[in-house]
Amino acid sequence: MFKRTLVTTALPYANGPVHIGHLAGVYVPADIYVRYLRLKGRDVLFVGGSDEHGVPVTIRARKEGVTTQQVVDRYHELIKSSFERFGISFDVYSRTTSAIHHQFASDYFRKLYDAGKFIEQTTEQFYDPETGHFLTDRNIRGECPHCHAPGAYGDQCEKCGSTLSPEELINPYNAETGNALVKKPTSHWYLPLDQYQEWLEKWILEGHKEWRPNVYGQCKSWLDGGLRPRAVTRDLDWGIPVPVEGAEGKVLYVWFDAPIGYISNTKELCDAQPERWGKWETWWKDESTRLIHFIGKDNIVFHCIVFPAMLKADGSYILPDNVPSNEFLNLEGDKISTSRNWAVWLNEYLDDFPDKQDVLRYVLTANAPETKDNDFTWADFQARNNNELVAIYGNFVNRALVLTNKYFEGKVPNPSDFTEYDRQTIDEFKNVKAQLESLLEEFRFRDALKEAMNLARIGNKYLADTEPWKLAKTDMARTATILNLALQIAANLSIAFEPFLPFSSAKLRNMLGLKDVDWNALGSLDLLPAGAPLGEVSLLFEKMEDAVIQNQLDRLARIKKENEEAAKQAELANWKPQGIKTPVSIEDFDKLDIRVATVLDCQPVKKSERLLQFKLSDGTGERIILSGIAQSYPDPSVLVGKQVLFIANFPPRKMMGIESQGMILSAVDADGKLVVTTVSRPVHDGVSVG
Ligand code: B3M
Ligand code: ZN
Repeated sequence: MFKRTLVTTALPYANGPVHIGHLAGVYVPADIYVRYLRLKGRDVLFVGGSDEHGVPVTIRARKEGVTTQQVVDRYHELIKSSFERFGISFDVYSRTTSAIHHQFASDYFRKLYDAGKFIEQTTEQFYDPETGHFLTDRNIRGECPHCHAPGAYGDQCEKCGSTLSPEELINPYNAETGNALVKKPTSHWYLPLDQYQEWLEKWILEGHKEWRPNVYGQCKSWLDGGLRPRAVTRDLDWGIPVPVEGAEGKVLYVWFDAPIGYISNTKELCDAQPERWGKWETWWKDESTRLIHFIGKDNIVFHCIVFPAMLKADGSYILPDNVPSNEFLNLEGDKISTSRNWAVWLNEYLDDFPDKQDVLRYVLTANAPETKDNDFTWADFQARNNNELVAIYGNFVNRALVLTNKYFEGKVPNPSDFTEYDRQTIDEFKNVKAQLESLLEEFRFRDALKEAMNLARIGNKYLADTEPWKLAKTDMARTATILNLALQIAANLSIAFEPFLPFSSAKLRNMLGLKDVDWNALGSLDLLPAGAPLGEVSLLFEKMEDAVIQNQLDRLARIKKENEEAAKQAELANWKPQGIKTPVSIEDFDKLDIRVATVLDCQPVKKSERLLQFKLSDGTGERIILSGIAQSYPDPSVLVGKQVLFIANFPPRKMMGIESQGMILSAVDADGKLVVTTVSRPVHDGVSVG
């Protein structure tokens, strides 16, 4: 039997703020779980921290023109304080640039190195001859071999989502300089994952069939594909130096040091407060500790295969008992992306909604991507706030409290006999605790929240059905019973919602005059003694107005426009002329009768978005030609008086009821705009072009 639980959450890269995708995927579910365990009185330690090594932070630094240290300092502080404000209740939130971590990770590597757990291999790696740097993963870009999108990263294509290795990219180049890359030999240390294959198969495929299907499935497909040795060092100047002589210029691979951060952060906490937390080894080496990693789906292989192999290689550590991983959350139908600024950033949310942590916690849990990718929309955010938190939970609680104030001077009224309906309602609460517990133990947070909300629904319905505000005129004793029961239900809600919505639960308890949360009392309808005074009453949740939501939508619309603009610019910068068509003979060319004419008049064709009607002087008289270039000429009068080129011997063609006698020649610019060709010096109308 496990005696304690160690919960870790993926360490976010300190290269940007945390967004709703991170929250929904990792931090909110982990926090719910930990809060629940604490309420149960279990011994639990909740570890987080910033991942401050790796290429992403160095890229950000170069982009912002500051040092890498400045980048990680800034984002570590921002992420840490945002988590605090949002109520993610870490026991420790440290960073992988800490001295303790550097020492710990370095020692960890050295121990495996000394025990001969690595193999050394020299391979050809991508190298930028101009900068003199080896490049890996994120620093290499090129064409995706699967969807042929340009600019795919060396580890992943953001367009089609495939996992890649730099070798697979077509025409790889340095992501920052654009320089073409060459291969150069370099030697590195590898963890021979193939040697752990059999052990991993047994441990995961046979031993952990209870893992979520998405996690188990990904592990199975990695294992079925056959594991290969994985480099645990890199040629980089940012990271933890490889503690081996002759390894100058090499650092530990970020995915080697980051998970060790879970251990070193635990050590940091335990060393600082041994009387509270005991020895770090108890949390990591004692078989009676249950280790749980909360992560996003892109981290599954590292937490289920690579890190366990590292732990096994050392031999003195426990292994994760479960790795609850979520799928992805999209934003308004689009993939969340830090580089495209397509996200709701936690720090900005907290600035815009400083007292609405629970609204976001509620929406992200109710809509959590537990089994499939899900979408966050502001419309859903507003609807869930207004129709669920306000209209059901808030409305119920408010009625119960306000009516108690009104009829019973703010004191819990004395109940008399229960009716059949009362008893039915009370019955609904009998199994609540067991139901919530079994869902939470299985990491089914969405369903658990639904269950809690269902209690609020029952309460709301109870008051709507019994209508104490009407009964108060005739039957005060019955009114007292109803309100007593309603307040007991409200007290239950303040317990049931505590793991999910800690801010409003505390507020509700204050209003009810309840001091502590006693999880074990959940389901009891005897939580508030008759006569006990209520606290000050205010609204538990507030209606979200359209204007507030529109504000957020406007922000996203602005970002979308900026992104489209940037994409267009990038496309223009990459524009190349088309290849030359197959040769034609002079005889073929001669068949075309191209001539010069002066534009006498040019007007948009009514009811057509595309067509302009030209009246031309072609040397023999007037000629009408329709041309589909209206989008490129918002003011067609600029063409009047110009001498243009047209094909005179196309058969006439009717469009929009007008006959067009030929075709005006235009160039198609890189951005798709059409530009009418004109002559550079006046000539006679009707002369031939050839
Ligand atoms: N920083 C990747 C990520 O944020 C990485 C997680 C490390 S967990 C040890 O997706
Ligand atoms: Zn692709």
